[in-house]
Amino acid sequence: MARRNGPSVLAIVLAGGEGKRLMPLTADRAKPAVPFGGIYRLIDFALSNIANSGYLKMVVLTQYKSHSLDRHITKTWRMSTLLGNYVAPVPAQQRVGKQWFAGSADAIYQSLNLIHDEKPDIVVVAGADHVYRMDFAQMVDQHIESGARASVAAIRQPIELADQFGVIELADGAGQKISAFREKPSDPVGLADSPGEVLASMGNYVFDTDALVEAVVADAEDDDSKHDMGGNIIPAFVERGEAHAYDFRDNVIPGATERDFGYWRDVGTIDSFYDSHMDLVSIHPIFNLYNYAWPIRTSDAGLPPAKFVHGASDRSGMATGSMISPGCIVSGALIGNSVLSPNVRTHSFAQVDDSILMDNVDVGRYCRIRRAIIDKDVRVPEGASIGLNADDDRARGFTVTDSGITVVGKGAVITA
Ligand code: ADQ
Repeated sequence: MARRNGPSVLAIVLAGGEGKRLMPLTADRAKPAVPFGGIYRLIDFALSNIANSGYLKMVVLTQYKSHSLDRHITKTWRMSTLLGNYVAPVPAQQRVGKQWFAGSADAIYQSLNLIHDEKPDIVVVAGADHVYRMDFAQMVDQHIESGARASVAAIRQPIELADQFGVIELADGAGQKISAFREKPSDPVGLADSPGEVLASMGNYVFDTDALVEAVVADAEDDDSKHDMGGNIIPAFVERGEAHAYDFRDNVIPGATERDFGYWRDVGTIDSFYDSHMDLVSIHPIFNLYNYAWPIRTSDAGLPPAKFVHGASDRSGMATGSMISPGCIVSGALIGNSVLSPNVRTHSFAQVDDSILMDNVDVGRYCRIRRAIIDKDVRVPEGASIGLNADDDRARGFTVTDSGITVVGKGAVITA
C-alpha cells in the first residue's frame, strides 16, 4: 500500500486527550488507550489508517495517564514487523519545569525537534480517539493540488452536536476554501443545503511542513493563545486564506460497502462509546471490522479461541448477535447483543444482554447484566445484577447515564 514517488510525510498522532466525558473508563488511562470493539484500543484506528495510507513514519504524542497507552504502542506497533520501529511514543517531558503540554499545539511545538530531524515535505496531524477508516494519502493529494498550506478533514454532523466540534464555513463560490472556523460554537449556523447539519472538523489535518512550524512557533509566543490546534492554529491559517476543507465523502476505501462508507464516530461520551459498539454487533454492521482490504491492526495476544461449554447447565453456553474475543469461555451462560473482550468468563445460568465486557471480567452464576459497560478485571459475584435498576446501580457507586447505560469502573468491588 505504500505509495512511491509521493511527498515525504511525517504523521503526528495527538494522543494526550484526557477524555473526561468517558469517565470512569478514563480514570486511569488516556482516552486513546480505552479498549474498543473487544480487542482494539481507540488509537489503533488512527494508527491503522495512517499505516494503510502508506505512511510508516509516525510519532505519537502522549501525556495524560499514558502508561497503558505506551505499553500498548510498544507491544502492538513498535514491535510489529509491519512497522519496524518507527512508531514512537513521545511523552510530554521535553520542556524543563513543565510537566504537561499546555494544549495540542504546544504538544507539537515541544516536539519540533522530531520534524527538524525528519525534514518531511508534509506533516499529517491526526487525533487518536475516533473510530473510522480513512486514506490519508487521498487527503494529502488534494492538499497538494489545492495549493492550501493547511487542510482540514471535514464531515457533516447534526447541528445539535456543533458545540463538540470545530465548525467549518466555506466561502460561496470558492470551492473548498475555508472562510471561517469556529471551535465548538454555541450559536452554529446550519448548512445552506441542509440547515440541520454543520460541516465539522474531524480533527485530522495536513500541513506544508514549513507552514506548520511557523504557525506553532508564532502560537507559542502568543500569551493569549490556548495553544490548541482547533482553537488557535487552524483559525490562524483561515484568517490568512490558506486553509482548505477536505470532504470526507471523497475518501474511497477499498472494500468499503455502501453501509459503512463514510463511517466516523467521535466516541467522546459513554453514550456514543456504547452506541458505536452496538453498531458493530448490528446484523448488518455499519462499521465492518471484517474488511481486510483496509485492516484495523492491534496486538496479537496469542490467545486460544473462544469456547462455549455446558458448565453446570444442561444447555451449552451460547452467544447470539455478539462479538466474542479469543480466550473467552462462555460456560452455560447466555450472551446476547454484546461485545466481550479477551479472557472474559461467564458462568452457568448467567445472562448478559446489550453489554460490553472488557478483558478478564468474570461473571458469576445466575448473574443478570443488561445495558452495561464493565471495565477490565471486574468480578461480578454469583447472583448479582447490573443494569436492571438505575437507582440500585447508583447506590453501589456505578455511573449511570441519562439514557440508562451503567458503567462499572476498573477494580470495582461488587456485592450481589
Ligand atoms: P477535541 O477532541 O475536543 O476537538 P482536543 O481535546 O484538543 O480537542 O483533542 C484533540 C486530539 O488531541 C485528541 O486526539 C486528543 O487525544 C489530543 N490531545 C489533546 N490535548 C493534547 C495534548 N496536550 N497533547 C497531546 N495530545 C493532545 C478536536 C478539534 C475539533 C474537532 C474535534 C473532532 O479541536 O476542532 O472538531 O477534535 O473530534
